[in-house]
Amino acid sequence: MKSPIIVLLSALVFQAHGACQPGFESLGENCYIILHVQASWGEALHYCQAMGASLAVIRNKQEEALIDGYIHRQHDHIRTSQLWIGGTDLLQEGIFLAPNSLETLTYFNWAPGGPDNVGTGQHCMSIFKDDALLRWDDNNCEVKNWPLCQRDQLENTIVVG
Ligand SMILES: [Ca+2]
Repeated sequence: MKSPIIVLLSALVFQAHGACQPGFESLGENCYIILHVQASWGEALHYCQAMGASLAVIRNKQEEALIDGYIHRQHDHIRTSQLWIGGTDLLQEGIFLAPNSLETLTYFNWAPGGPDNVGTGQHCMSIFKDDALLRWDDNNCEVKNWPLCQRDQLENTIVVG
């Protein structure tokens, strides 16, 4: 028979599964937050890192659908603007990598004609609502957008209130 303290600790661990830090939204396997600050892509990455997170990396249609719903629940000024996500082809044009891990990204949902790398070059990934659809764009890294940050859930962490 388990001791009461083991049962209590198990319950706390179970509760923590799927939980996120305050302010973060639990979506699928991860925790997300849109920071209410407009920043260049590099600044956005730093803001996310300051929150123990990174810019969100969207790896498949399921994750994208959850994020789409999250964006839809935001205020108009964010819902109708572009958000920075974790992807850049600064190192090699046309090859988009995740920040920090430099993992080569394979899932995209570019807006028609994208990525177009227009003007003096566009090397940072953003997402935006095109009518009701969520679309992706390569954007000028210096443009000011809202950071969409992602961090791991508090799985296997004992949270004592
Ligand atoms: Ca573009």
